[in-house]
Amino acid sequence: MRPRHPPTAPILDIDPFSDDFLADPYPFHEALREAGPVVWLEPHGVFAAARHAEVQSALQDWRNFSSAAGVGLADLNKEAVFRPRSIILEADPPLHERTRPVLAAALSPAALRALKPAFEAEARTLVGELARRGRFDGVTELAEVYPIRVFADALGLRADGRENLLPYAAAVFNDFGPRNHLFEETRRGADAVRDWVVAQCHRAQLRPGSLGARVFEAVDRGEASEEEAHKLVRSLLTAGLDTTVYGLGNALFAFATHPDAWRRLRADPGLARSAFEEVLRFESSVQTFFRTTTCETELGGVQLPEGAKILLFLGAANRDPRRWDEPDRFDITRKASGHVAFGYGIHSCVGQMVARLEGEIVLAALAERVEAIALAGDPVRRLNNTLRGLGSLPLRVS
Ligand code: 8QM
Repeated sequence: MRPRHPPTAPILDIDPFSDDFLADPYPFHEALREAGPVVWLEPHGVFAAARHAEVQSALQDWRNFSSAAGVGLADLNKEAVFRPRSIILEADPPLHERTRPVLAAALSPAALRALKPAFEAEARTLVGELARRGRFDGVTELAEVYPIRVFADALGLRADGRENLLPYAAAVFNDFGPRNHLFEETRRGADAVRDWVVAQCHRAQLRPGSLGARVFEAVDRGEASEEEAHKLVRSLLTAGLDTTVYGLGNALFAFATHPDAWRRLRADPGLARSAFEEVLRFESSVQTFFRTTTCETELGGVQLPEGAKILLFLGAANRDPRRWDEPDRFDITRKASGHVAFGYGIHSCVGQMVARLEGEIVLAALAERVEAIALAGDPVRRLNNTLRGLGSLPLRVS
């Protein structure tokens, strides 16, 4: 049964998980933003916000906009989903206040500094090989390859079986949406993939000294149980791969279609980090997340009942003209900070510094090697209920 509330928000007949929407969300985003600060999406019986101000304030207000009922369409307190609940993403304080520091400690600035040399060496090797070839697929041969190598290595994962990681993530991110054809397609056969991933998250499976092993050090400090550490390593694997795969693919696509921006980056590879930030704003890998109201509350002047799901359009907030000048322009010299691609507030991405490191290093390595980057064929979108990105991106570089 779909919840029926007398909406105080404009009613829209827009399905944000339809193929049309996912293939080109931007005209829909504009319609959502223009309709009002909060709208009611009739096809799924949920509220939604697409303006930067309301998205940010809902993310900030974790007491009224809870994550504990799940950040997908399903109410985790009522429905079973594909994977066991995350104890960090799908948790509120006080549980979240205990689990978040465990991952934050494992991903400390010192831990990241230690990762940098290996991340840089791997980027140079991979970019060097691809640049010599001149033609390659930016998604299947770069964006999907690099994070699997560097992040799975950093996590301490074994080398064999890694082909399970992306199908697992695709299923999880589709699982945040409705039971549509995308969900069905990645859900098929995914139990075995999930079971493999879950089995890799035990202490004994993880290389000593790795990020994964560091999560288990919290157990030794008495800050988490062995079972919680296992679930938190699973969170790193779930959240840390597909997101950066899509982010890198979106970066390559943005530069292949904006040669002026590439020339600018070439002239100053020091712009790589802020350029990746602009990619995240311009084409946010994670497009949407839900919250659930814990009581009668208000957002943007609209009354919301208790127990209502509200869909927050991160990608639309990141192109809200109320917040950004010329939001549809890809401009690597703009100040893109303030985007909500990593969320906002207590749940803002705990791995964002790893993601930025990967993005910066890959873009800098390319900028040092490659004079021009252009499409060598038609890019193919890969639709996903949560993620925005490509399945294939034929590129020519010189
Ligand atoms: C999305 O399992 C988790 O804890 C988890 C899964 C997915 C994400 C975050 C956390 C935001 C990237």
